[in-house]
Amino acid sequence: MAKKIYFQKDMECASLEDMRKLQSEKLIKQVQHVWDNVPYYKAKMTEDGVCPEDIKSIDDLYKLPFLSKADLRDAYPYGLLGVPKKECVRIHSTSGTTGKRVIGFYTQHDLDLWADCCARALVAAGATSEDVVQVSYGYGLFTGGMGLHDGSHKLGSMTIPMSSGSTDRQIMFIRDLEATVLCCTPSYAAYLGETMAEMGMSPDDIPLKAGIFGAEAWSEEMRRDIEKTLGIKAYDIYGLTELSGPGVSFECEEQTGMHINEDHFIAEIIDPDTGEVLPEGAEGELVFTSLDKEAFPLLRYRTRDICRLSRKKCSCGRTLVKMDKPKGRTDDMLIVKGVNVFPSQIETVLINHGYAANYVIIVDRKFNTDSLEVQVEMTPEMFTDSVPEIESRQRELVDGLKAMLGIKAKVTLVAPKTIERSEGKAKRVIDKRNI
Ligand code: DLL
Repeated sequence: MAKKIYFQKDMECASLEDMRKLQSEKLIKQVQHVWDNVPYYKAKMTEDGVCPEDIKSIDDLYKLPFLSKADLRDAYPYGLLGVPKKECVRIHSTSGTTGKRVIGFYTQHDLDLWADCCARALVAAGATSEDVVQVSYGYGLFTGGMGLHDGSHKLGSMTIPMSSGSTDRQIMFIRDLEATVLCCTPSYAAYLGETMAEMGMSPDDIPLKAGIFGAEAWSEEMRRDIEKTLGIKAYDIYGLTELSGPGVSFECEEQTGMHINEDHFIAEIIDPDTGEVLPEGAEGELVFTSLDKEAFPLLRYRTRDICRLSRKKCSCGRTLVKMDKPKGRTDDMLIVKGVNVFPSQIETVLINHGYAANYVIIVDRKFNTDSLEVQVEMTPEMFTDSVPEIESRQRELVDGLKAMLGIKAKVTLVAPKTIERSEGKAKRVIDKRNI
């Protein structure tokens, strides 16, 4: 039997014209659903002088007001619910490190469509029902574990609900149960690779062929590193709790950006300062409108993720618009000495100089002057206690960072294994100026 390369070909390969028609139809219905059932958003529309009759097609999308994380907090916990509570069958939630947690609600229909989105991602990474999928994203309130779990289940693959943690056991299961697809955060994938090497195992000792990694920003350099240490192809996957979770977009074999499931989500790029909609190819803030969500239907939700969209033809045959790897979040971006710094830029320099992605960025301010320090681990192969050698390596990195960022950073090399590893999303920035 020929290998299935799409999970839902009609949608993944629809013509632009058909997709826009479908989006327009769904948008009209969704706006009415929200108007009828979400008083919070109805009030926002009324304030902006817009009513459902003004939305006749996707071309009218710009007329609708934005929703932001602040709205979600205002409306916490049930203020944006689009169905009676008794119709919801599940919730998920963000980790809520800053302020109140964001809660996403799901009807059974919402869960079914979410599983389709994740199954599309698995198929795009080459998975079939014959694969063994190890899901090592956290299970529980975080969407990663159950999202990929349901997608893998829908595809009919044997699903190992590992969750994160117990790294030695993860490796044992991959080897003994012959897992072929791994789903986890990229930082955890890197840690699994590192632990495998310490256990004296090489990529040839495990049957993995693909990994579906997301939930945090990761660079192309980190992708190459993970692909080498685990002997796999590493695919990116994007999503957020507010819009279901993973599977809003996913990468295909071309590995040049993630196809957005446009039949379920309309994507826009806006200028984060003015809210103006930007043309295809421009960099800005990603905004999504969920077209099918019943329980938590968000219109024009501002993600704060900075990225670009492209409709360039993809060799995989999918026509779904592609988004770049998000460069970071507007709220991740550091302003150091007046210069915009994204952690992902620092990561690129480190990996290009042969380091792994084990680093911390420390920003501080003394006497009104900002300072930027990058602490990075030496790899076991490069480890040395020769001071001149360490100093020379540090200087190399200072120069590399200066060229990338335009400002000087202090670089401190530390011994292997001194920076804490993450089983979920890595925490890489300590901004002491906010404390
Ligand atoms: O991280 C959902 C997810 C789980 C995505 C597993 C992929 C895989 P939240 O915890 O709500 O949801 O965080 C959402 O994480 O707005 C981005 O800033 C970031 N993010 C998610 N995926 C990527 C990615 C999940 N592939 C926030 N690249 C988003 C870069 C990502 N950033």
